[in-house]
Amino acid sequence: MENLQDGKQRDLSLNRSDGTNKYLTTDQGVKINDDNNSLKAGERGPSLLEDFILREKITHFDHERIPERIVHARGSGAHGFFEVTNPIPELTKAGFLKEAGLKTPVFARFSTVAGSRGSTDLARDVRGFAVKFYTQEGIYDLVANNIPVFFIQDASKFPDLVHAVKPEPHNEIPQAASAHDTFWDFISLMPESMHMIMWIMSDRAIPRSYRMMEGFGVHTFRLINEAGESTFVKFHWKPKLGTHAVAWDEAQKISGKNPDFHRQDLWEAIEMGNFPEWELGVQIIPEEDENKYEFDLLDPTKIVPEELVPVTIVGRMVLNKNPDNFFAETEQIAFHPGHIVPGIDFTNDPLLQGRLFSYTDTQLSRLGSPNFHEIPINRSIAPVHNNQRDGHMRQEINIGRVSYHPNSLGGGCPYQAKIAEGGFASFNERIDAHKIRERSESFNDHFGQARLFFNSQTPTEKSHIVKALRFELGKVETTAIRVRMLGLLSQVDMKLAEQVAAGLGATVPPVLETPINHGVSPENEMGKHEPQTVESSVESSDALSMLKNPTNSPTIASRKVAIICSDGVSEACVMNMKEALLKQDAKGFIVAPTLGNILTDQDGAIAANFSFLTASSVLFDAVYVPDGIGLNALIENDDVNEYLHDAYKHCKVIGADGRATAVIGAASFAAKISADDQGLILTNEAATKAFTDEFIAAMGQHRFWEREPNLYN
Ligand code: HDD
Repeated sequence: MENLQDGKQRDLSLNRSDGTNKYLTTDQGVKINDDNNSLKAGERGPSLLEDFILREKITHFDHERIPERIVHARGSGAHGFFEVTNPIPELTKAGFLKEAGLKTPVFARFSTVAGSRGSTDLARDVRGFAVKFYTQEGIYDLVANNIPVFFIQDASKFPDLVHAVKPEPHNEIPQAASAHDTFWDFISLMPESMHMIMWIMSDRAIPRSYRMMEGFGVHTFRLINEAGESTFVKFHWKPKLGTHAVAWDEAQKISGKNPDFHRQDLWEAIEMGNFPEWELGVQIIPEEDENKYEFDLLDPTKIVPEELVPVTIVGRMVLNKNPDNFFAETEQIAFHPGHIVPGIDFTNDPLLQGRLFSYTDTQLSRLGSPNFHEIPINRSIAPVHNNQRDGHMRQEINIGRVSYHPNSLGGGCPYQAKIAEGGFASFNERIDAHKIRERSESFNDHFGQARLFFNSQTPTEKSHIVKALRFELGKVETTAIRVRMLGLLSQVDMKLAEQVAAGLGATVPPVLETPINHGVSPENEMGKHEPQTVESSVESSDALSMLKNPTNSPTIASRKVAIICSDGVSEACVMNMKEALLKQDAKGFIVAPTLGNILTDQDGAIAANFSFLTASSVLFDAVYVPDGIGLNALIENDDVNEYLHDAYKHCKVIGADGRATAVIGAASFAAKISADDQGLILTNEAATKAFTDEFIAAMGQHRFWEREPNLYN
């Protein structure tokens, strides 16, 4: 049972079984005497059909897999709670947002989008950020992403988008990657995706950790108060650890060294008590401001800049418990943006409207039954009573003869709730319109906010976008697709297009061809739906840049340091660093030529956590080479050189003290070291506090990107 302040609890023991001190049985409860041998006709004879134990075991095994999610198949989740810090009862009657200190149980699942269930965590991709709130008024799902806009404006293009990004159908290549022809073919014909493309080519698409990502509800939603009044709202999750990314080269190497990098990071952080935490914020837009901006609030390819509407923090989410069983919880959880509670409502965003159909539909094929709400992880803590009946794998045993409403035989039960009693009533929006299949002209700006995003980035971030585009388009085989993309990029920023073109050995086309079929009907192709650039009223927004992000804090909590050791290492140095890191809730790991014990300069022994073979510098946030005797063993070791080379290339903090500075002096990058490089902490003294202080302060900066050549200059 999870203990929550408000009394309502989520029963985590529901349907649990740990098998400890129990007999092995069949699914029918019959004790099994021999689980190692099938029933045979004679010692060397054929197996017998009669063997119900074997048949049951194999049959169950044969059906263990369910279809993976069509998108967001790869993910990891955890339990936790949401706590209201600044209630907003004047804006919403949603109970879970109304009272300071109220805690609501949650389960959050983070995911990539394109890859299969077993694909790498470090793909360049949007990350899903879905949170299920088990509120006292029913389930509320905030099914969000770590990027605040989306590729397309209308749900009818979603299957096309997903077909284009998934592995190509003829050869099922490439896995979990957008760097291929079909994706860029589609994008080059869909100018509306340009804002999203800027985000996905930025380092947002390669987070350091799920715990270091922002989350965004993307669509404009509505909050509804007791009086039935509506306010527009955008949801934001702000991570306590700040928003951080890895380098693209690093991401690719992590994918080989540890494809479970994000999954393991989330799991270990929770096991170690470093509970991930986010603040939930809202941008509040009064109903009368609906048409005030140069963009349409219903267009999911647009943000509301924080300069125009600041984010008001309403609560915090803490994830404090790992699932007990991945399949039962993380795999079977079923999110749906249509799971809302009184006090929250939809807008007419045509992407959201399509989503409202898609999610239940997909659960039917994935989980196989309309009873998916009865799976323990999906159950509401608010009581469920209705006349829905039967279906595959029904758990509930409904008592009585009445399964319809209205009824008299059941005393009219279950009965409808008045709005004052918490009954859900949709916002009473007036709609008076023609039935049309068209895109609103207010959705025509495809480049204005893409430009705002790009202009808001630091030189390093712009350089990373250039590099990402060179990589992605460089993997495209069809020249015409590359050229079309350069044309679209030139509408965002000419220098960006030119720098990408330089990497592709191409030139930017002089005129932008309006792509054929760019998401509109043939009648409208060259007419009122020409892609446009509407200049943003905000020139630059710090909140859009990871490096300028005002919410980033210089903490190193839960960060990992590789301490490179060999026999003769200074015990004092290792202890000094480990203790200093622990005080900051970070951790040092001994990485040595082999597993087992390393002899110290004091004839003591330190156990290695990893050998050079079982870990890699890309799996750590910083590298430290401590003083010691016999350091030539490290200087001559190719693995050590690779550790240092990668750490330098990925702009990480590298520290060495005492005689170990010679190891850095012998590294491949030694000649390039600049005196201004604040990420290289080298000192001739050993085991000093000043050294660890400087090392830790540098780690708080995350990375020293100035080391890289800038591609946008
Ligand atoms: Fe979606 C899963 C987020 C557009 C259809 N979506 C899914 C998940 C997240 C999102 C986080 C994974 C949930 C989990 O962890 O189980 N999706 C988004 C966001 C979107 C978006 C933020 C745009 C703003 N999605 C979108 C559209 C459609 C879908 C336009 C279809 C019309 N999404 C689905 C789906 C999935 C899904 C096919 C696959 C698995 C699932 O629902 O449960 O129904």
